[in-house]
Amino acid sequence: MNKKVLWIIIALVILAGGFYFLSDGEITGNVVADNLVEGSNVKTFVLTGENFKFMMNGIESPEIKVKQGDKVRIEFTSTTGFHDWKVDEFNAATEKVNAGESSFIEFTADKKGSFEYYCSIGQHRKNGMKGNLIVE
Ligand SMILES: [Cu+2]
Repeated sequence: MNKKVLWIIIALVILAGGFYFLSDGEITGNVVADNLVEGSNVKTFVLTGENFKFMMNGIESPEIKVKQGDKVRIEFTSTTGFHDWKVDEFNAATEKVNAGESSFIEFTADKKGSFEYYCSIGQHRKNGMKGNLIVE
């Protein structure tokens, strides 16, 4: 009988710990998101999209270069057509937007390499709507 009570207590402690862990995880996630918006080490790139290329400061399909560990913010606006900005390796994508609309995405460039960013609408990537994100 005592053993049974003991097991019930242990089960309750484990359950409580699980709930504590879950709520702690949510809070941590929010803090990370806030840091992304307000942190001083966020590297922001402003791009536009059209049929079928990305533009940044007059440069077509620009190379985006950051350092490993940087927080990256992509501010994307469609000037003509329906587009988004996406890079698979960081699971990062803006909303899909129509001409005149904007969307942004923030992520941490936590691994080195050359990664292709692209527009995921229809055949846009095949039509040249892509570029490289270089993490050094
Ligand atoms: Cu597109």
